[in-house]
Amino acid sequence: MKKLIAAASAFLCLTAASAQAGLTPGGVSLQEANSAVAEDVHFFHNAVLMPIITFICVFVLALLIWVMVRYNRGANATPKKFSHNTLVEIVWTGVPILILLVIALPSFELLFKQDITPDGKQTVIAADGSAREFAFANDFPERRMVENRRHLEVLVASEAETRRLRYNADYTVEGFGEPEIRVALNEAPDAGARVIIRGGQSSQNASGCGFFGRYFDLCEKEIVMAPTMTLKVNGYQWNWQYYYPDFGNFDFFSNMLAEDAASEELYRLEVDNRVVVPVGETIRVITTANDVIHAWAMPAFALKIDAVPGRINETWFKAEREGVFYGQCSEICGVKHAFMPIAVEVVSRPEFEAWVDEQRAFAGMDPMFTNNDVKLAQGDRAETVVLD
Ligand SMILES: [Cu+2]
Repeated sequence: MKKLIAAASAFLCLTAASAQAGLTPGGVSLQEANSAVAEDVHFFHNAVLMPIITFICVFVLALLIWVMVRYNRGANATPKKFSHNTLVEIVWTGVPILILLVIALPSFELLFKQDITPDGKQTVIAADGSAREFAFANDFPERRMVENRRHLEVLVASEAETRRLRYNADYTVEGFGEPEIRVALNEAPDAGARVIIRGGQSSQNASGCGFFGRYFDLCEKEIVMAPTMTLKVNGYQWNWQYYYPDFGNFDFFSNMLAEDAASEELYRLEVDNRVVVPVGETIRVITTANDVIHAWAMPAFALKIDAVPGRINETWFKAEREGVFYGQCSEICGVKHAFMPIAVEVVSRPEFEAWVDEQRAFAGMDPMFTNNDVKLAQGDRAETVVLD
C-alpha cells in the first residue's frame, strides 16, 4: 500500500511539474526541445532509455508471475535444492553489462556535447563565376584543428537557396590538419553566389537524421559556430542577476512575478525581466552565485548547470526557434528555492539589438546598434511583457 501511495504521488508530482512548464498544461512528457542538444537528449530518452526500462520492467514482472504460478507450494510441492547455475549467472552478469554499455556510449557523447562550448567558425567567399578553389584557415589551437571531413562543412548560398555540398560528390579537400585547408568544388559556383566553408570540432547531426544515423552517429554533420555572446548568470537567495559582458556589461535582476501579476499557468515561472537572446546563435552561459549553490536549468535547451559561489561554470545553448522558455532553479537553495524561476525570451537578431540598446540606455550608455533615443526604464519593459 505504501508503495502504491508513493507511486501515485510520484505520478502526480510529475504531472504537476510538467503542467507548471506552461507549454502543455497537464502534460506528462518532456518540454518540447528547442536546441539540437535537447533533441538528442529527447531522442536518447525516448528511443533508448524508455524501451530498455520498459522491457526490463515487463520482463521482471513476467518472471515474477511465472515463479508465483509455476513454483508455488501447490504446483511444486517438492522444490529442487540446488543453489548455483553457471550458465544463468553468466547470462545475468553479461546481459546487464551489455545494456549498460549501450546506455553509456551515447550518453558520454551527449555529456561532451553539453559540456564543451562549440568552436566552429566560417569563411564566406563571394564567387566570381570561375574560381573553383577556396581556402579555409585552419587556425584553431593544436588539438582542436580540423583533421577530417566530419569537421568541415561546405555550402553554396545564392539568393534563392542555400545548398549543402556533399564530400567527394560535390567537392574535394586537401590539407586536413594543416594550417590552410583547400576546398576544390567540382563545379564553379555562379557569380554572385557565396561559398561558405565552416570548420570546427563542434558538430551536430544534420536535420532529418534517422534512428540509426543518430544512434551510431552516421549522419552528415553541421558545424556549430562559436558563441556570439556570453550570458553571465549570478544566483541569489532568491532571484537571478544577468550580465551581458559583450554589450557594455549591463545587468539586471530577474524576479518572479507575484501571484496576481502572472497568469495562472505561468505563476512561479514568469518573471519581471526576462533573459533575452538572439535565435540561432550560440550563447555561452557562465554561472556563479552570490550566497549558496543554485542551478540554472532550462529544460527546452536540455541545460542544467550549478551556480556555485566563488566559482564559474560554463555551458552553452543554441535556440532553434523564437519564443519564451521557462526553467527553474534546480538546486535546493533555501525556503524560497521554488520562487526563483528562469524565463528566456528568444528573439530575432534585430529585436535583440533593439533590446540591447534599450538596456544600454537604461544603464546610461550610448546605443550600440541603433540610434534609439527612447529611454525606457527597467520597469517599463517589464510592463510591456506579453504573457501568452
Ligand atoms: Cu536557487
